[in-house]
Amino acid sequence: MAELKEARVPDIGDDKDVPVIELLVQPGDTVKKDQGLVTLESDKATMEVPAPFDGIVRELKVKIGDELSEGSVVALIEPAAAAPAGDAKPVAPPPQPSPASGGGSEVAAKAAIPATPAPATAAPTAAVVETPTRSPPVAFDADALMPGKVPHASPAVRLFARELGVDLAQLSGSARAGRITKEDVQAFVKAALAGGGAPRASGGGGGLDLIPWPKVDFAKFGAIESKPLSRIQKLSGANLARNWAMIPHVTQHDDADITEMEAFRKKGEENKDTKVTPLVFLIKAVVAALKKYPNFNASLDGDNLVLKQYFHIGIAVDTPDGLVVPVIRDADRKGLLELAKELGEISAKARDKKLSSADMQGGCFSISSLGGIGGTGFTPIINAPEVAILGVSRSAMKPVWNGKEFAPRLVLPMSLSYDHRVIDGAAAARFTAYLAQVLGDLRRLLL
Ligand code: CAO
Repeated sequence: MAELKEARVPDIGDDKDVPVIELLVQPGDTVKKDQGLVTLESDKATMEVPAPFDGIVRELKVKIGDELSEGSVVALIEPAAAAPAGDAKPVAPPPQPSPASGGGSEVAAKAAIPATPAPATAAPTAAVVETPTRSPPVAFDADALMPGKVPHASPAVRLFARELGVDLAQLSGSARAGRITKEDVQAFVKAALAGGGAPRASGGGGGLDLIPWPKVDFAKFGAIESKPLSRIQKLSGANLARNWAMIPHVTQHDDADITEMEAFRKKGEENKDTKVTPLVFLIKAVVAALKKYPNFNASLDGDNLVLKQYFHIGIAVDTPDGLVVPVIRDADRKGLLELAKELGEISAKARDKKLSSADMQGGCFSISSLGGIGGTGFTPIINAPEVAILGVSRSAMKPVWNGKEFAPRLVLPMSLSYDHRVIDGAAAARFTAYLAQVLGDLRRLLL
């Protein structure tokens, strides 16, 4: 065997005692220059320490958990020119062990593809002890190396994604500043599995293979003013984008005859201090429909559907800073006036920016009412992990055929978006038809 050379950790700036989180090769593996030997994880980024030349790894000097600094020996490598032919063992992609050596079988030959370095990983060349020149210092922070091109995620999340074969560039992060969390990766994989195929960066048609967002110099075409998005807009934007991309939405439209309901509501209004809008009746009707169709009061959790036995209803509230969805808890145990009072309180709290995160948690089903503004129908976006949302537009007087003649009736347009992985079209049609029935029949509504 020829003389072995040491591969060492090169200049890594100020970082010291950086733990090894992944072994990318094993003794006997053939490696190419710049192929990763081990992965280090600092609190800023992950980095693969690549082989400084072609050769065969004869000994790994580190194990997972070892803490390395500049100059630490990573492996002993026999340079390629010195390595005897046929003594090489192909490298299997981590984390699986490589196939048995010397096989020369088709399987082994296929596995001999060099491990691809993670796209977000900065990869300095490992120093060789005999080499007089040192590798140049490298920035450890992948974001700094490739601004705007590197998905925003911690090293641990990057590793997790790599192990699952997830391309982080396909995800939008739900945490602050669009940072991708472990949960985002899990949700992405779950959605891909539920959709029947693993996501692929390109060519497979399974993932979101999107072209980059258009970059336009708007000022070239006229005067402009640039305003930063509010915190709420950024947060809700990330959630809406994820929900729209990951949930197969279908929207079922239906009308409810609320002539009697409105007459009753207006009559009651004369004597009450609390304002009771049509939305309060809708909350009651939704609770009745959720009781009859429990799959709408559910959430997907992997291969399970979690059915809830409580009735917490989220209400989309429009505020000057953006959309928020506070939750009215135990709506099934509250009367019309109590619901009206609480609706007034949460709307005011939302507009005064006083909602806590607890006020917005635990919802089972959401209602988005644009009825006070206008419109005849729209497609509300489901508030994950809920499986449906009811959109309500403005009621209008319409001529409705009653079997003998056209009668003037107050008609409320409803738009129910549902997660087609959980709810079938027929169930959605039944749900909205039942809602219309409840809203059209005062006795049922007031029960
Ligand atoms: N048809 C006709 N009139 C309606 C109506 C409907 N479906 N719903 C409400 N109205 C009337 C109310 O009766 C009230 O009339 P008066 O002023 O004459 O009493 C008026 O419209 C204003 O109602 P409101 O909007 O103040 O009250 P609300 O209970 O209907 O809604 C709230 C409260 C907080 C949900 C609402 O103010 C809001 O923010 N809506 C926007 C939600 C949103 O942005 N959704 C889109 C999200 S993107 O998917």
